[in-house]
Amino acid sequence: MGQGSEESRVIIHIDMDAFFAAVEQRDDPALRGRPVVVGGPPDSRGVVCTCSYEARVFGVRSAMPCSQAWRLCPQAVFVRPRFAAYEIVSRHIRRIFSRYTDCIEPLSLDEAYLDASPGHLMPVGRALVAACGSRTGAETGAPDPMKGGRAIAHSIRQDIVRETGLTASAGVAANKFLAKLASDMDKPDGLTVIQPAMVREFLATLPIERFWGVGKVTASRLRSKGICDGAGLAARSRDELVRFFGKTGILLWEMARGVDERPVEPERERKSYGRETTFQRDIESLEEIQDILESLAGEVAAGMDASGVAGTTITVKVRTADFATVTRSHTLPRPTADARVIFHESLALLARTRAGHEPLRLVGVSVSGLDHREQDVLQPDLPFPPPWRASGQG
Ligand code: TTP
Ligand code: MG
Repeated sequence: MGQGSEESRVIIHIDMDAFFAAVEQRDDPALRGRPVVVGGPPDSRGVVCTCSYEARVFGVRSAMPCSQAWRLCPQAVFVRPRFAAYEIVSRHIRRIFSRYTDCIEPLSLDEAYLDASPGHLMPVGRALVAACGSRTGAETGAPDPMKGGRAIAHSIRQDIVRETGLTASAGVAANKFLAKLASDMDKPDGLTVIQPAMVREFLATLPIERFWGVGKVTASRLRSKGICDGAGLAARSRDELVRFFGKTGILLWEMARGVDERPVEPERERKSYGRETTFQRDIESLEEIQDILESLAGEVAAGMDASGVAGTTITVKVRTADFATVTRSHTLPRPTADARVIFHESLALLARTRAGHEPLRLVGVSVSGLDHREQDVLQPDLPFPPPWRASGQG
């Protein structure tokens, strides 16, 4: 697959610390240093999205009912999630990653794999690797590819703190499985490198639940066969594991040896940025729809701005109460990511629909015809003031 041998790959896993809660603490100084739970109200049936490390001390965890979190930590501050804010940060960190490598696989809003092998590095990444002397080639002595990986992960973590005011943890290793384990080893605000020579020793004591792809069912089947950790797994033959677990058996056998050949799979480039909303009740009032459109345009612009992208084609979509869906588009002479321009164009497009004449159940706006090269013009690499304080105010 052209990704080189296992030894030659340098994979970085980045994971933001207490992500939603950290954004809330950043944006509201009153929350700093306090146990913060992001989720539904404490007396609701909702679950905890995440919580600050101060709340984790009390045993509060993601996916726990909020009522339970409240019992464990009554002094916690409960806040509702603000997904738009998290998405802006998410796009910003992806843009940071893209300064270093062209091979990025986002796993969620706050987490991504990066392939930092030489063939994928951008000039900034190549310069860092060269500066720490880890390049293979005419050098004498054994080259250490992880040294370059560490330098890149370190620099990315610095960029993230400086530009978003948030911390991330990073893991560096020869493959995805190990890099993800590594990023978790020194959380929060940590950087861990798993050297190839350490792998077997490290995996020997690792509980089988921590191996990639081992869920509850596989774990209990492994344990019922007396396989509880990496050493137990490594002691079984490939044939035996295949007999028990089929194809998964091959992966388990390989992982026990520190092998995981899954490539980092980059996302396809986005074709558009859009937001739409379905109403709880159908809306006929044109003013009301215009107001909604204005906030949607603002969210779309914020997302584009965070990604440093502009686009030329504005599209408005409406769905009437009888489920008929109509779109209207207009292409501008120049790309834009400006909320006011997007909103202004959307209003003209809305006027060419049934909005205001019959009840609508959905309205949406999107921008396509994206120009990713506008990136540096729209948002230089070192934005001042920091974007979390600049948030959209002209
Ligand atoms: P995680 O990276 O799993 O958690 P985290 O960033 O809050 O904390 P950690 O320092 O341990 O990495 O998830 C990222 C975000 O995804 C998290 O902030 C909130 C959201 N999330 C949910 O909404 N529900 C969930 O069950 C989990 C696990 C996460
Ligand atoms: Mg996280």
